[in-house]
Amino acid sequence: MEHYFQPEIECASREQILAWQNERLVKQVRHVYDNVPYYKKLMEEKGVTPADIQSVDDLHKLPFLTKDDLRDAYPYGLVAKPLSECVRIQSTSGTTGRRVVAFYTQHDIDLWDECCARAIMAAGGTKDDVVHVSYGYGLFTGGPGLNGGSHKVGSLTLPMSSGNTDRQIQFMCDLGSTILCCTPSYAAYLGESIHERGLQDQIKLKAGIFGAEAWTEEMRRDIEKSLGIKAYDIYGLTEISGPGVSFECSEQTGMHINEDHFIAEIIDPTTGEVLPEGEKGELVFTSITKEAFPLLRYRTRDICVLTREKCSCGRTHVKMSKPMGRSDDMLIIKGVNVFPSQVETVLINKGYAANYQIIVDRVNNSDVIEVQVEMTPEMFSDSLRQVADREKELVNALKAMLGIYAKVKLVAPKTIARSEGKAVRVIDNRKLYEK
Ligand code: DLL
Repeated sequence: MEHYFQPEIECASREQILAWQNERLVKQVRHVYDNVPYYKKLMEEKGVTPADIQSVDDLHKLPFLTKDDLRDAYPYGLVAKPLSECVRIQSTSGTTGRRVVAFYTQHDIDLWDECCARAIMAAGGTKDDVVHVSYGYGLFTGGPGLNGGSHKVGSLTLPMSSGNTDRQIQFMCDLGSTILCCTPSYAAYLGESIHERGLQDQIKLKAGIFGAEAWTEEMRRDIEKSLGIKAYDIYGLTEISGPGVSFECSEQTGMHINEDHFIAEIIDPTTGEVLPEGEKGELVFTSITKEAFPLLRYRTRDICVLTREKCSCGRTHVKMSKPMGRSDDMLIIKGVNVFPSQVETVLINKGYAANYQIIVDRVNNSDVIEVQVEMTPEMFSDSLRQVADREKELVNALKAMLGIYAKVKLVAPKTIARSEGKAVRVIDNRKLYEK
């Protein structure tokens, strides 16, 4: 049976959703124009006034916001409420450039928690569940978001945060955790560690809510098998609130975007033109209910497809596909676009676990790519000849998927660092030469 946190909203008619969006957008544009001089200037430069925005149909008239704007306006330039009314700051996990900081009023936190509660209930969560949150707590939005959602559902919440895998597993066994929330790479690592300790029979997990990084369908199947659960995707970004901007339902064919709070558009990343439904492009969000940090037409850099096809779960909100990578994560190797997810698909289909790293370099002015992947413990006893054959097999499979030659290096089990948060899949040494 499908569970909903707010059925009247999650299953509202399309007309109702549009009516909410129209009304909230008009109000939000006025709020931003009056309170954020930075955005008012952008609107003036484009010759738009709040009066020009009467409904969602007028959205395209507004200027885009990008991460560069957030950096320019750092730290307080996009805050739309007096700081005395803001109660929280969260920040991105980004390691390069200036951090992005986002602000919340109590109202913003309540709505964010509700979005995460919808995700937990869509994964089958109820007040009888023990929700084990292994996303990082602190500036990262993962821990606080799922924690807040779990409270709203009324589940027993275990605020584990990330790290200390032994303690995670012990608590999971002792306290009977039923829903695990963490990054997919950490879920895979937890699965591996549970099997190593022979504790799989003591685990009561039934579902997992995994997001914050790209993961493939192949990886989903691996995690589901290893932990004996159903694995649900969850998406979000700090700038727009955090996890719960969209979430998967029982159908597992994309994530419902909480359209009563966020209007989604897909644009051509090069021209900025809005694309029709069903076309692949960059996802753009307008937050229509946030008070403290209301971004209008924020370019996420995430590439995906939207669909309004009827969903068997009963929810009516638009669905986004799994992001196919970020436009800024995409590697261009010898002029060919390569997404780490393509490499992952090949590796898992060939029987490897998702323990890999992609190393890109420039040798004699030419790009080279090497994929390092761990052998499984069974393969580790192979002869050198067998290892060479396996490497060759992967080179061919990668060539078929990517269209270019990638060197493959099989490494011993456990030699690639495990991640407790977002996994580092790509090391691009070419960046070193660009400075
Ligand atoms: O990662 C928020 C989050 C926490 C989402 C926990 C889900 C679960 P940021 O650190 O600001 O926020 O990173 C946002 O991560 O633009 C995507 O590129 C990527 N991302 C987030 N969720 C997914 C997902 C959090 N389910 C950036 N699949 C986004 C693929 C994802 N990529």
